[in-house]
Amino acid sequence: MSTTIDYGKIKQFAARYPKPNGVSFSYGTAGFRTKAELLDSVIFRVGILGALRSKKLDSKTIGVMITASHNPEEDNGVKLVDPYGEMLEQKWEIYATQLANAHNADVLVNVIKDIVTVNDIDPTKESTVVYARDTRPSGVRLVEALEHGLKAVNANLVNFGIKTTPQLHYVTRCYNTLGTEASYGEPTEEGYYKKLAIAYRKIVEGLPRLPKIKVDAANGVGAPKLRELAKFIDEDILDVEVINDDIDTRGKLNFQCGADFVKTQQRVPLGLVLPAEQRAASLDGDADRIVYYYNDSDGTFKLLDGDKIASLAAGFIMELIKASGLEEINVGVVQTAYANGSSTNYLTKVLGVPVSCVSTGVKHLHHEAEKYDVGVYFEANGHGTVLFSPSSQARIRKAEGKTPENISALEKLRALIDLINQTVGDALSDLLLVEAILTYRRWTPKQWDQAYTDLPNRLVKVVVSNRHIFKTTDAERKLLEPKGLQEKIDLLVQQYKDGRSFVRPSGTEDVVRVYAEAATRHGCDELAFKVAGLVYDEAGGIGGRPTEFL
Ligand code: 16G
Ligand code: MG
Repeated sequence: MSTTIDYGKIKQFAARYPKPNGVSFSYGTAGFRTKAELLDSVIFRVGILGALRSKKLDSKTIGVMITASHNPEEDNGVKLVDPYGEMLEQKWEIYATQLANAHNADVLVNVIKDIVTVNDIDPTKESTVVYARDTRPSGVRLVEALEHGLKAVNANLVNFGIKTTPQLHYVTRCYNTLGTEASYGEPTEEGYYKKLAIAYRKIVEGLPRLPKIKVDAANGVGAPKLRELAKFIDEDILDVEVINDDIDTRGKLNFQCGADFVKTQQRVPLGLVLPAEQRAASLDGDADRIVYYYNDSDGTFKLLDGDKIASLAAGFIMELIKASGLEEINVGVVQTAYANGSSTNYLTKVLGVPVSCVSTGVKHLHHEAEKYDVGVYFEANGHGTVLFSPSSQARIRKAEGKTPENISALEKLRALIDLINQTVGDALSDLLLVEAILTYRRWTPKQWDQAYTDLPNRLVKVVVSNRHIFKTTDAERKLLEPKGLQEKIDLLVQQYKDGRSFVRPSGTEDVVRVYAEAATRHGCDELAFKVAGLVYDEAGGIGGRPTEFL
């Protein structure tokens, strides 16, 4: 089969995937995401872009994931994954947007020709794309559109079937490192489970098992995949019960369950009975986020979100590094503006670890975390992981340790390197990470929670006529535009003890988000709605004014 680009063939295929009229697509923080019925042409074109990216990168395998994460079932989306499992390089996001918006086959071909010329792509190079989808019903049709895009440019197709998003990131990195010194693992689903299971055992072996954990899988792909993972881990070291595992009934995916629901509603998901002081966790629809929680003895719901996980992980890793004798390895934590002020305070003042704040979106966190020897990054919403730099990995692998304490800590660090999915935040890998640390520390969720107390916080959405007029700076903590609005927000914030509030346009929904925190629940709610009202009044609010509280 010829590997070169045949523009006539592209036109023939493209005729079957006309761009819907009157819609404009944009490759944002989560790739393309919208109603599934609008996505056929977009995904067809993403196939073409994936193949071009592979050609550009010397025939490395590129990943494509079809999912809309925690969105409702009728939505879908698509993301491209670079060779080592990272998010697509930012410069190429623009090409994705240009391709998706080309209004006919001739324009499409011209955009492709431009990408080839500007990037000096050799059209005759081979290209390979590995792809997967979550459990959404529309995924079947959209995979076909993707395959047609790939065939239109004579790419090699590797269908990885139904998978979690982090499994697709994992396999992409495996393919591109196979047989090299940086080999990431076996490029199969089973290889993924084995890698995690072996590492988990190394950390918890010989320690008393924790009581059972219930995991809400959002009625999504995490349910069958967590069950599969559990098969590789003996029951004497992990007792897990999967709930909300119905991936066959229409309308159930993410419905009143899953990590996003639990985080935003601050309550247990539908279908979960949770006795006091027992821990549970929720995954999101594509299993790249996880949050923990428990009910206190008086019945109060307590969330252990991404900030709590980051604090738990950073504390554990710092302790191991100290005990290993490799104190020169530095650890840093990366958060976004959504991190609770108490968590930042705990990390910097109690753990004494440097904390950086970056804009929302995994690519920003990942990039910043790479600057440390060991970079722990988590968004409050439960997406996160830990990156061990190549040099820190080499030092940990090589070190022999002088004392039994050194040796034991080094063994645990080596296991952590394998346990943690370093390509992207991974709910299954993070679940095992948290379970391993809690087992090691013999902590109940309440003991974990005692590190610090979250400041009351509130997130409010404001619908405006044009969210693109909002421009932010300082890792989204300040508004540059609309002019004058930030000063007014500052005046409101000053009125509340420990008050903090910021406004940013969403990258995934047509809304503006307002976050507020303050010393009291009442103060925080009042601040959030006052800022939301201000945004509505001064920046083109439409529909109802946010007045739930005032
Ligand atoms: C996307 C991001 C997530 C972020 C969320 C914010 C990735 C893979 N995902 O889901 O990290 O928290 O967007 O959504 O980058 P928002 O812009 O609508 O608030
Ligand atoms: Mg997700």
